[in-house]
Amino acid sequence: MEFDPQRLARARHLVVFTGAGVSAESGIPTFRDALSGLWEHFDPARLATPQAFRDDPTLVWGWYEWRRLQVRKAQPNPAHLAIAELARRLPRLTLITQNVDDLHERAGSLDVLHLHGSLHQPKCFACNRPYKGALPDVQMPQQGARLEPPRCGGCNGKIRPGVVWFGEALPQAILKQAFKAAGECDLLLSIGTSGLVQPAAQIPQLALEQGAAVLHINPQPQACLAPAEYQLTGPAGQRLPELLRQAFA
Ligand code: BV8
Ligand code: ZN
Repeated sequence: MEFDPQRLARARHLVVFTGAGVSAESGIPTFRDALSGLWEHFDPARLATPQAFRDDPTLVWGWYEWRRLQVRKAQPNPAHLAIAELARRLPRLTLITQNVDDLHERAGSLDVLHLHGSLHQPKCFACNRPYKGALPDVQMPQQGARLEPPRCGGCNGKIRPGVVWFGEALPQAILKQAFKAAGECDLLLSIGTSGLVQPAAQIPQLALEQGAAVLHINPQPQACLAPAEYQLTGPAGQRLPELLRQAFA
């Protein structure tokens, strides 16, 4: 069944839930192919873990610094910009992202709920103090270069990326806000996510269960099982601006 763009134009409280696919057209590899090149022999779920950092801090810190500098070079794409525009056009919008980049913020979105933390909030692996030092903004020598993490000013522990690794709890207050928004919205856009990672993947389900409609935007077909579940197939950078033109023409 086709999604009626008027449902977007009339949304009372819209939730936008994004994954790595929304940053793909900005040139940021999605999580599963983030490990191309030197990283191809690492399983992301193994590299993005506290154990990997304990075992090999320079490898893990190098990977995250490479990703952070990739993001610095990238620009928000039309999907990020369309989401920021939606917040200006609708009575209420809650933006929940699994991404650790700052492209939503750089596109003008406010109050972004980062379920999995951010590349821009490094902290101490030992004492959890936020790291106040400056990080280099030069280009990494090459993808996969090992890099010595900086040290904590308070306890001299190793600095780690401020992301949520596999096996780590999500920030509880942010998760609670995200679940609350999913529980009270009337429409949820799920953009660029494979829906594999828990507990984030519950967000669209929570919306469906309470009677909201869910629209997936993804080049890959999603299992749209519920009657109120729809799909716009294709890259978000094209499909989302098109949808806004139809909704607010
Ligand atoms: C926790 C930060 C407990 C780091 C990330 C077995 C079953 C179920 C669950 C588990 C299980 N075994 C273990 C678990 C739990 C585990 C989990 O879910 N594992 C998965 C792999 C099965 N979850 C956890 O460990 C979580 N913590 O459970 O803690 C706990 C509780 C209390 C106390 C202590 C512990 C923590 C999960 C968070 C992990 N951190 N990110 C980093 O980024 O390095 S997850 C990371 O992967 C991303 O943040 C993101 O969430 C996920 C990747 O997913 P996507 O964003 O969807 O990206 P992906 O590449 O998969 O897909 C891209 C999509 O875009 C595709 O669909 C593609 O078609 C589409 N696309 C491509 N181009 C475009 C596009 N779409 C639109 N436009 C385009 N142009
Ligand atoms: Zn410390």
